[in-house]
Amino acid sequence: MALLEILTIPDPKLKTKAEKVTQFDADLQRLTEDMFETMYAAPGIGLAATQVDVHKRVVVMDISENNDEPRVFINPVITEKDGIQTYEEGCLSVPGIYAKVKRANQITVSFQDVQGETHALTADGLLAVCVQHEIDHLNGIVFLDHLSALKRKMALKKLAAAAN
Ligand code: QAP
Ligand code: CO
Repeated sequence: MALLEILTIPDPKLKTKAEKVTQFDADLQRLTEDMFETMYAAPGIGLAATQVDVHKRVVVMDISENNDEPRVFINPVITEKDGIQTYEEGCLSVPGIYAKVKRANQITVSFQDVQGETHALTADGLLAVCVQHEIDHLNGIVFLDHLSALKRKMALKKLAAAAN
């Protein structure tokens, strides 16, 4: 296992669109293990491969209290969306910044596991938010992109100030 370096904004590599996974091999297994180690160490509840500079459609997540519900989503696609919820989001690539984001309240996501088996999951609440947030990363989008220009500007200012 290995800890991976997490890219932070404004790194342009965070804007890369990730490619579909086609090889369900030992390298993919290793990548998910390293991503879990990195996410748990941070600590965080979700991590997309984009954030560790691997531009493949791979997400790891664990929203449980005790870090005992690891979830892997390979090639995730949202097939249904319903309603609206607002959640105060953060991101390991945007350290120290939190902002309310509006997203679908309930989603159904189709995805593959590390073996390449296809599954579907219907989720609401935090799990639904997290899936949407992480799929955004695979498309080069960070949560700040959902804010108004003014709120994004304020968040970036705060981030720049914290870096000094
Ligand atoms: C995405 O975010 C998420 O600023 C996962 O200093 C967040 O794991 C989805 C973190 C909220 C839904 C709701 C952020 C850790 C972790 C920070 C994370 C920080 C340290 C963020
Ligand atoms: Co994030």
